[in-house]
Amino acid sequence: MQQDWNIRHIIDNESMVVHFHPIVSLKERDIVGIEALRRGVDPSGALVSPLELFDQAERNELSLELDRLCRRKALEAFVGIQSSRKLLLFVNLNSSILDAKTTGSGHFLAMTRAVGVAPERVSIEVVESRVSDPRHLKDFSVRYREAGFLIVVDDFGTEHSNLERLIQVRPDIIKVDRNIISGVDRDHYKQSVLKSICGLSEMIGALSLAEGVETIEELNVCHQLGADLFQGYLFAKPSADFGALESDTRRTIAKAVESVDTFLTRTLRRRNEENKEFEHITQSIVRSLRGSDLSDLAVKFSRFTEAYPSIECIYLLDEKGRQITETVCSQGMLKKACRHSLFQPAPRLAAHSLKNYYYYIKHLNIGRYFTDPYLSLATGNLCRTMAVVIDLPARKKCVLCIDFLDSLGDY
Ligand SMILES: [Ca+2]
Repeated sequence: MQQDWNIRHIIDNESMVVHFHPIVSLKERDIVGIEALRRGVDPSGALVSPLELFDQAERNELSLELDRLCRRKALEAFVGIQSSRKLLLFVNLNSSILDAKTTGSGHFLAMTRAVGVAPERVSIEVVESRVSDPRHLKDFSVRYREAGFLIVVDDFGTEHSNLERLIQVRPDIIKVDRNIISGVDRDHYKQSVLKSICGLSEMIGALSLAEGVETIEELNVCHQLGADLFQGYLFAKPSADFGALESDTRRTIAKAVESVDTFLTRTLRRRNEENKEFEHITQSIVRSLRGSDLSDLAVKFSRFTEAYPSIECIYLLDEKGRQITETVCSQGMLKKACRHSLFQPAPRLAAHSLKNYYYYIKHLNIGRYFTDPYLSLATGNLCRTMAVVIDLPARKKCVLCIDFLDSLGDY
């Protein structure tokens, strides 16, 4: 199809509208920022997507010019709504234009002041993976942070995201890419990645922001796994009408807070019930092992795996952390483990001395330890290991390990 607009014309006539997309804090129960999204307007008045705009600009070597125009338009639109609210403006910087010349120009700082916006109210979104030379990104981040701006790493976790560049940028906010957020409530791997990024953000003093939240289920899980801020169609679609956007978003926030609260309470209750059940099973197993010979254990362990479907496997360690029985597995676990010759249950004499369940018991001198959920190498199931010190007639201070199937995952 013939394109009926040209990029030079759009830039010269500043044929562009800014749409805002709210960024929400559930703790504050409010909109804390708005991302400015740019849309071109063609001669017929139809909107042109940023992807098409930037693609055309690149072909015509107008990327820098277009990017600067977009940022100025964003600032100008923000002036009208910033008033007394503590809103932050999030603007996108086309990271591929960062080179020695643009990094040192101070152009955006001058533009921000000229438009009448305080740098402290502006967050600059950079996509670290698209920068040609990481040194320019580092210089840019240092310079603009010193001037008062917040630095945001956009789309983190996609393309060639890189932890080293994250260290160089030292962002104030990390936006977790929408691909990780989409369907996060149904995917344990995504949950683990999100949890790690949120943990990492916390450790480096940055806020984590979940992008592209579209369902209440995704929001519940993102919140539970530690995301600080949220953005996505669940709250609002981008719009040029900030007044309407604000009231719609506030209504959604109120409902979202209620849902997150219910989800949290329900999860805590289920976790508590599951802990009690695992505790109860463990106590009953420990009681029935009293006075047992080592040679009886294999038969007894098999009985336990049959009697309690939540048990994946059982094994016993000596006081040095060496496994002294075979790993006795449930039938379901054996079926799964057979598929991978690489991942087999630990054999007799395997060393567990560096495993956290043994390590904590030994060095903290405690009687039991219950691990967080982890993915079992043997079956790909989520498990938790309950390790408990028991005395048998022939051996004192053994550590009985029971791997329970976990139904709740990381939250
Ligand atoms: Ca962005």
